[in-house]
Amino acid sequence: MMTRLFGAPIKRIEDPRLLRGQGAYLDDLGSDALAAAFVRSPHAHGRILDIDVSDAIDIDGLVAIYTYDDLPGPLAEPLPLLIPHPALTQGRTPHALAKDEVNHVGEAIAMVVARDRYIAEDAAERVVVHYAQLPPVVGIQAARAADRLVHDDVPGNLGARMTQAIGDVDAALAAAPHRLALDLTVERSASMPLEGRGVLARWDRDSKRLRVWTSTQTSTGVRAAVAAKLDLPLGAVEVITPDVGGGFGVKIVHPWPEEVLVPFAARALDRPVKFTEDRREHFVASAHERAQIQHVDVGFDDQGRIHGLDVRFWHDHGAYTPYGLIVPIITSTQLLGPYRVHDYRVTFDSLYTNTVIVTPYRGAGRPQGVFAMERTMDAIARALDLDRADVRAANFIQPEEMPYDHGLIFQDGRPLCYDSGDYPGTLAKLKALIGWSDFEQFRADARAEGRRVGIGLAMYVEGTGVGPYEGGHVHVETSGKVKVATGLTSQGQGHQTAFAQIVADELGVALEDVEVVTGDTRRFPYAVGTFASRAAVMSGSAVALAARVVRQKALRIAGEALEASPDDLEIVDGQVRVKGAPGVTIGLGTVAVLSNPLRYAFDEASKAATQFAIGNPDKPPVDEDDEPGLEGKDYYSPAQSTFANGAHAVIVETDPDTAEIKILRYCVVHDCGNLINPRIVEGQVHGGVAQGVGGALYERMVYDEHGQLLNASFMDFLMPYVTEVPSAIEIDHLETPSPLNPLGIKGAGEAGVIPSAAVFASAIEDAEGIPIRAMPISPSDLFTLRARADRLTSERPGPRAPAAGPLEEIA
Ligand code: MCN
Repeated sequence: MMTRLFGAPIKRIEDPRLLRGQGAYLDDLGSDALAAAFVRSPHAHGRILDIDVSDAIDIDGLVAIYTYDDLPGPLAEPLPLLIPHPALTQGRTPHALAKDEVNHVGEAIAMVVARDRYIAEDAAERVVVHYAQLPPVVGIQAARAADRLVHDDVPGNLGARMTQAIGDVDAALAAAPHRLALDLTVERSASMPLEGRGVLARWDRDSKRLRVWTSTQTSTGVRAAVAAKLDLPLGAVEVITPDVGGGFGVKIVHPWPEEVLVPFAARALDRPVKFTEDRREHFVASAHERAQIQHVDVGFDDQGRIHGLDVRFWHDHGAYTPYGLIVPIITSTQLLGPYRVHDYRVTFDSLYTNTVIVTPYRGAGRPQGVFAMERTMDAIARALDLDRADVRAANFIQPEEMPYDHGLIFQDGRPLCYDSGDYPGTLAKLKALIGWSDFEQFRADARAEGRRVGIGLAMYVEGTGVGPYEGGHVHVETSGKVKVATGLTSQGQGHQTAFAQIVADELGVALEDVEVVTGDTRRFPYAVGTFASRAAVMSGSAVALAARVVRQKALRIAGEALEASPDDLEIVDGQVRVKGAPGVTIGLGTVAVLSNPLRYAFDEASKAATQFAIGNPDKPPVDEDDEPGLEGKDYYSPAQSTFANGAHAVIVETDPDTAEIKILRYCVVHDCGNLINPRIVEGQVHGGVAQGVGGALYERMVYDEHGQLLNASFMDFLMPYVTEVPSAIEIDHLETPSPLNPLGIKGAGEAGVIPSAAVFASAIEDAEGIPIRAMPISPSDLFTLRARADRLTSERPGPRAPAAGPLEEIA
């Protein structure tokens, strides 16, 4: 019997190549290409009066300069609004090159193409743009005040206002035994993949075809955009995703201006053209996320059960809304987490500001929603002097209530209906893992040594595997090797390994014999993309279904060859054999030969190899209506998302003098249904936690009042190094299979980052006894909070009581 690969913690097969430096990232390609550089706005808000290129055009090596006026046809129209929504009545998207106004520092105004990047940058510097500067709108409060407008025709800077409600929240709040209000803030952060964006394009004049390589999360999305913007048939554009050095959401916005402009230049100049983003560009010309201000009004009873929850939040959308309302919609729905809230109302305003656009970054609105809900849970516990875990448990949706429909509409326009999950089970595992009940002893011991420690926890539910579809193609070659293609892209998630595990199991072949290709429209032309932790569910299911198609065909052909019923056959180690009679076998490669009559007729060796099995070697055993070749394709399209969940706990130590925040332990319990590869999932969780630590303790985009991003470099934007990330992230899994897909899986790619801000806030609050209402929190923030708390209370300096204090009002 072959060992089942599904569920095995196999090392990632793609890694040795990448670790040895043999990867091929975008900038490794196209050494013969011309280089593109961009003239970008230095101002946050302004009208373009004039663009003067005269000083640049004499530079030796300059090939072309394009401004908005040079863009033909559809390329001159605004870029598409990817995911429209009825509530987004004032959606705005940029032009590929600014038409007559700029709305954030970094907006592209002109594209310069030259022999090499140095010349392109020099020429770009000599392009003089005259502006009439306009006062910028920076930050949520300025956007709400609306003294100034980002877009003249958008009153109040209000892109959208959306409300969803269930039950009667006003009545529930009025009747609740206790009430509490919280005002919360989450700062801007961003994806920050180590490889920035980049695109290379080659035009083939003879065939009138364009080949584009781009560091993207959606090759098919880019192909559709390039074809539409350049007025080319879809079939004339091929998009290939090379190795990608991280995406984390930012590479999903299709198309980025550069992704249509570079192909445009390649066609116009009939020369390959390449653009590689630099780090400062990534800060000011890609996308950010997270920034929200939230107000929570909650009513609850003596056990901490929520009776009514009214949430109002303001979402900073930056200058444009190319990705629609996905992020705030996710915040507003996923906020509920594992809890049953019958009376809930949420309203958000999506606001324009003169800052970089906001599109999904790993977690996509969930970290903010979880922050709101978990801060609320802790506040209730503090107010009632209850155990924080008990308050959560009192509000859980129970396993037997699944599927649980909240009565809200989720990001995909379908009901927010949890398919499965065991939230009490998740919490129980987390408490055991971190030693929740032993912590007070630890605190007392630490306190005796003059140390200040705190423990925090946070829980979440995450909609994953969002539709509409993905497909898979599986091809058994005559060598017996299996080629698998799926259309979505990979940025480091380990798809090559995980999908190979699935197909190897389905076909009964060795892992080494399976090769997986992603993100190449030549290999699989229809796909959606990699985001929303959907690849495992969507493409994992699709390649499994495609492999089953191939398996059926292989068994049928082999059955005829072996004169046995397909039902009596099995495939082991790449050999089809009669169950219980391992002596008579036929290799899958041979079946592939048999499946292709033409190949069979021409290939004497194949004939000889199969002659023993099929009485008449001149007539291969295929059905008349069989397509030639041992290959199969299938699609997976779920009715709705599947909902993963998890819980994090952290123990921190805060320095009584310097307010330094040290992580002592970090524990994760995660339920993403059946695990394809626990090692990969744990890697995903580790990476997510690392980003979460950044978001909780370090990262913020610091804009001044002029809309200048002051920390647009890795010198100034504090991403955690390995020294700041806990060296041991302790993980335990729970597997509640999803009933929605053939493998019972749920997504895992964002889990690590979702509750991080909430769990750190919980732990720091526990250590300090001060309500934590804003993230990230730095030592100096904590220092300031302590000083404020000391002014407000008469407590002596030192650890404050974690129970409800005078800082929090109970109505
Ligand atoms: N997996 C598994 N068992 C499961 C679920 C997932 O073994 N039950 C494996 C999958 O096979 C896959 C990995 O875990 O190898 C992540 O799967 P999934 O949750 O489907 O997420 P995606 O593959 O769709 O990846 C997207 C997700 C998102 S939304 C962001 S953002 C993100 C992330 O993954 N960006 C990443 N992880 C990243 N990891 C890297 N290295 N780089 C990025 O840019």
